[in-house]
Amino acid sequence: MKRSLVTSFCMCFALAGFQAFAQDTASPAMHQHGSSKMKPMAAEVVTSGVVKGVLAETSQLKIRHQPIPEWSMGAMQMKFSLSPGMSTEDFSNGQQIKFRLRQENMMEFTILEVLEE
Ligand SMILES: [Cu+2]
Repeated sequence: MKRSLVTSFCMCFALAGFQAFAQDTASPAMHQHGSSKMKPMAAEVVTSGVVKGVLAETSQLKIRHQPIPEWSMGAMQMKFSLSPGMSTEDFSNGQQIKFRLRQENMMEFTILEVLEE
């Protein structure tokens, strides 16, 4: 179980992390209004998934998410951080959510808001 998680985590970055890294070093600004000459990977996407773990200590959720074509990411389970206004207390295992997600950098993804439960 643990091993398969690590594997899917790695694949995720192999596919998606790369471009994000280039983008981050080129433009640290939060907003992107087409000033970048490179075609940037979408910084935010909407996806859905099922909560597989609630990590109160680190304010993270483990979620089995649907494919994210914008990031060339297949369906997989991974950890997401919650944005500062959100609480892990509002989530429970098995919960199905649709949410807006932002890639902070290669290694970090943050849930910005829940759109549907
Ligand atoms: Cu993923």
